[in-house]
Amino acid sequence: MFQHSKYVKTLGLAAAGLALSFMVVGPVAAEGNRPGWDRDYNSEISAAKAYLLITSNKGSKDIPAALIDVRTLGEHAAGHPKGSYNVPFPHINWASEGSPYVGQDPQVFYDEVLLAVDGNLDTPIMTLCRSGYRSVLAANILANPAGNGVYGEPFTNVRNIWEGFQGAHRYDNNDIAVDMTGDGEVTELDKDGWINHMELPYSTVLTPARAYLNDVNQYETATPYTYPEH
Ligand SMILES: [Ca+2]
Repeated sequence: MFQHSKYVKTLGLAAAGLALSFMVVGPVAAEGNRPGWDRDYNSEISAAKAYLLITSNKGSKDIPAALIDVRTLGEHAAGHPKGSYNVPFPHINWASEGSPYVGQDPQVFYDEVLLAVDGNLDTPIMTLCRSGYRSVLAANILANPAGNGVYGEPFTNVRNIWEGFQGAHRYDNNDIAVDMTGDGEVTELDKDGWINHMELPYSTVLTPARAYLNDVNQYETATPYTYPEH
């Protein structure tokens, strides 16, 4: 674990979360996505690894990775990885008729992501949703558009952040949710996602240029979540 101490010195929480992910949930991370669905994309990636990747790409001559947050506008507004793009998939209309949410379909999703990365199909793509279900479908569309009824060339480097932003509880052999934080109770903070057990940084600052349709006014709807403080 010599690398562990090195990373902790330089990258703190992110590296600690990465190490924990290998110890606690290694087999799941190695075998596939949360729902166990077939994938057309390259591989899974942990939230901690994704954070390290987008952070280390700053100033690099390589193609910067693009983190695509496929959750709804409201979810994104409540908290998201800094620098991520918000391209919702699929459109989930939680509001009533007349909702300001804009409809979304696989073709629009693909086109929006392609636009976000200036048409560079070799951009390292990482998809993120709440707990790792929607992001699997989104990643498949990008990696295999023709196989998913979408017109366009496939992205060549697509990974799915399998835990998701909030994540889900881990369960022991008796199907009891695991107290990941060891504080004697099972709460949201024991979920394995980006914001919870991983404790990775997030932002509520909106970047219109990285928002779906570049229209920040869409975020005026009430947000459905309040994320726990760390
Ligand atoms: Ca706990």
